[in-house]
Amino acid sequence: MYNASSTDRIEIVGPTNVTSMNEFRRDILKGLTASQKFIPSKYFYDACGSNLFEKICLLPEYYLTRMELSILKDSASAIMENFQGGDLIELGSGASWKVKTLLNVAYQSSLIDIRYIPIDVNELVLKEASKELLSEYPHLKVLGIVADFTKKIEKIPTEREKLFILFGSTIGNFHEKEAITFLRNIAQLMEPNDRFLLGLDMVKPREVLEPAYNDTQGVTSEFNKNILSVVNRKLDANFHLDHFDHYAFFDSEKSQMEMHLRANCKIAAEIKGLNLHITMEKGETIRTEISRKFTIRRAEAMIAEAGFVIKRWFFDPNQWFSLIELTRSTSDLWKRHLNDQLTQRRARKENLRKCKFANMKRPVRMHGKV
Ligand code: SAH
Ligand code: AVI
Repeated sequence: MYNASSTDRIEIVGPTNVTSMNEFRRDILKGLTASQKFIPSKYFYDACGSNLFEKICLLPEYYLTRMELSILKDSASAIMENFQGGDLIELGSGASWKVKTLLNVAYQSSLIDIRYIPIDVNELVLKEASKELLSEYPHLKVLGIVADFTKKIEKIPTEREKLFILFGSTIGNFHEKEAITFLRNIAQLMEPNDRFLLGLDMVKPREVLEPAYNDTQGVTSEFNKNILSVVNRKLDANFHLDHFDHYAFFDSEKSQMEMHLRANCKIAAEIKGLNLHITMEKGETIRTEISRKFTIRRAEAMIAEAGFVIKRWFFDPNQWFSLIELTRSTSDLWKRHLNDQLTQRRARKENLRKCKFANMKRPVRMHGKV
């Protein structure tokens, strides 16, 4: 049925909608001129950042990867039981380690027709991971999509049965509202029989959480600081990485880990690409990531609001991590919500069109020194 040649089994599309220089400039300008400075965490993942993240996954303190893999090993057969062939669509696939647990059981019983569709902003990592999978699974087809999963992705095929996957508790890196919008967008791509496998890191004692983001080898610190190298390189900026300390803590009220870069001296930096001068007091921070930790109730609320129904939960024995199997809600309420959204989107587009037409001479915003 398949051609054994790996080149015939792989297609990579994109980059499609990944961040343009203009968008990067806008994000950094907004983040570094806010009262609590921040840099969006998707900018961690250049070649060096992705490499460091893979090292993080192997750290003894970073329990998340180990826990999720152990749950997957225990539940893979149940998850793949009725999958008769179709598309496995992994969002933020990175090195594609975890999906192997599913592929292993799927190919154990029969040679079903599976296409793996990894989606990631990092083209290099996606290509490397895809090639490795092709050589490990001679019957697998891969359609890699280099794209930003927070935006509309045109290329996701819709005709076959789909199992969407978001591992790693990556959903925790979104703020609450962003997470719901993101999940709703996925729900809109799903048919009633499609499923979504969502990995969630659960709330646990600070004594476990904080070391996971403050490892003794300093890999997370390097990962955190690397985001400034990305800004330096892309915007011709001169941040000294040594002038910042890695700072990660658990905010129990918000139930989230936060990672910051804390100035260890007075900072004066030039960002030539933005024509921007930044000053920071000693002790001031740039927030680089939130990593939300879930209770069962909090997760249930998010999932219901996003238009999903929980089919099954899978946990490790300590309930440190969980995998949830979801299907799209088919209630009329949900359909009404989708329709409302569509109507609102159309109205916004129409408004924008009218504005553009009426406002051709809208003044251009100038960015001066801050
Ligand atoms: N799923 C893997 C990797 C998690 S790290 C695991 O569980 O171990 C997060 C991954 O998401 C990285 O590979 C990063 O490049 C990707 N990523 C982050 N933001 C993204 C975005 N907006 N769009 C697409 N990929 C993104
Ligand atoms: C990708 N994401 C789920 C990781 C997390 O735990 O929030 C990123 C990370 N940050 C520090 N260590 C790992």
